[in-house]
Amino acid sequence: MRRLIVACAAIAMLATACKEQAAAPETGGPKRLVVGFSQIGAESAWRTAETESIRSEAQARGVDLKFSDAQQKQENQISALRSFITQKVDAIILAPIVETGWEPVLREAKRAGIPVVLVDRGVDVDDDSLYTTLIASDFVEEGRMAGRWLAERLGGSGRIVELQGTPGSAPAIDRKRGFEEAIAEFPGMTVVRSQSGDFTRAKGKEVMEAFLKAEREKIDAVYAHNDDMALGAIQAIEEAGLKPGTDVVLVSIDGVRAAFEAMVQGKLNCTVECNPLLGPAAFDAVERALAGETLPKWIKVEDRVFDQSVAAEVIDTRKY
Ligand code: GYE
Repeated sequence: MRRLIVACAAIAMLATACKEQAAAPETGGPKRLVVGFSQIGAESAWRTAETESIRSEAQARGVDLKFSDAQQKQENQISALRSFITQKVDAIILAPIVETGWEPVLREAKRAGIPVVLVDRGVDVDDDSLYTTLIASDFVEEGRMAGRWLAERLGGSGRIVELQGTPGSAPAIDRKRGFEEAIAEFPGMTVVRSQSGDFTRAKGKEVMEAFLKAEREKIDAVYAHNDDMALGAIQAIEEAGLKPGTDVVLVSIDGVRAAFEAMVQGKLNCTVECNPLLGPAAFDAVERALAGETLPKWIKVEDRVFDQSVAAEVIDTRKY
């Protein structure tokens, strides 16, 4: 009998505890926003800076950020998005690796009522209601700026090799197009070789080695779709016994710290800035979308050209 009473008391206490736990009010005031961020990977210094910007902004705003690194695979990004949808996140931030192939999963997000904010790269979809907004630079214009700068530097003629970004990605497609457009006005400027170095330093070096073997002294300039590939190319040029920045002129895009250092050393000639610090704008967009606002389809990030002549003076003001 005694044992039975003790057992009953224990059950009663347990039941009360459970009830209390279930009814426990949420701590910490208003509900925390939950945002899923699908990142491409960590191929470049630019991308690491972007990841850091989004992570630190989430923290500053008290957002619960679910971060997923796709390791350069679109299929991983698609599964990350599906998992965010299943978890019923409040919003999704997506940096899409390539332009195509997003419609089905974006439709699933839309059906679930989850806004998708695109950062840094655009997508190619028929229906632009599938995403809230794109926060990105004008890559075509970046390519034009690189082309105009190089045409001026080479006096309108020269043999150029091009290191392209990831095939099918918005920056690779647009930076190629913008550059071609700009140099089209100078018939003496020709792109003699063009290949993808996947936005990485290692691949940039490897492709540049092949270009040097094939062309040897006949390369006047390198146009790289990002700084990391240019930095790889610089190594290849040095190993081939040539002087980067002097024997071969190099222009690239991003404006990361290592590019400024290479310019100060005289090895890189010019970089076109592409700002990766997109965290504040991305979360502003998320908050506005969740408040029911309609956003412009493209929130443009403004960029500038920096060459060797200003590198030393501005290097300490660079934020990434
Ligand atoms: O230029 C490159 C990166 O999407 C704008 O991706 C971005 C590009 C950037 O890997 O370095």
